[in-house]
Amino acid sequence: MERIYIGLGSNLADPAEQLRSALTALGQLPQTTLAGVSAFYQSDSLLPGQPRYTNAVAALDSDLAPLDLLDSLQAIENDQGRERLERWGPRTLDLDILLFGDRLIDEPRLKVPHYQLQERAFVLYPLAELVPEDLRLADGRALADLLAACPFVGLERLAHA
Ligand code: A4P
Ligand code: MG
Repeated sequence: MERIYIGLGSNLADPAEQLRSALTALGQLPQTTLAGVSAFYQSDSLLPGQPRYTNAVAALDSDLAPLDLLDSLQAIENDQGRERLERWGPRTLDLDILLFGDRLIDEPRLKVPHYQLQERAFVLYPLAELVPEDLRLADGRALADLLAACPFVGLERLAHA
């Protein structure tokens, strides 16, 4: 059993509802328990001209292997109507594996820790709600240092779920 953190994001078709449906689906994955959910946060898209995003982070305890979990996450994205028209395009649902136990994963389909974690307040602040204050990533970086370098700017914390 490993502790896994998933970043959820949506900017189409009622984003908060997309996140709630995704959380239900995560809780129904085989060999997996939904162990925690952050508040929901709104922020502007990193790319101009797209609707605002709603983001959250979920904690899972799972026995799934990393690539099996990735397959399951992509199936949930597809179930919720995600169309991959353009990279970084608007999406009904994006599920990213942020951390997977204390593993460093570098495969063509899967890089963990997620490669842009440190640049994204909408990932770091919800993640910080769920982890111990002294968390270190598998690559040795302290989450506290990443938070200190990534100001809480442009994020709007919504009431839980
Ligand atoms: N992949 C590699 N590592 C991982 C991982 N740790 N977790 C591969 C999940 N997938 C991983 O992802 C492309 C490929 O990345 C997958 O096939 C998988 O094998 P994708 O979700 O199909 O494509 P994408 O989402 O268009 O690309 P990417 O890089 O995931 O986009 P981002 O980085 O998620 O950016 N602004 C705000 N405020 N909030 C947002 O959530 N998101 C984006 C999208 C832009 N702006 C945003 C937000
Ligand atoms: Mg993605």
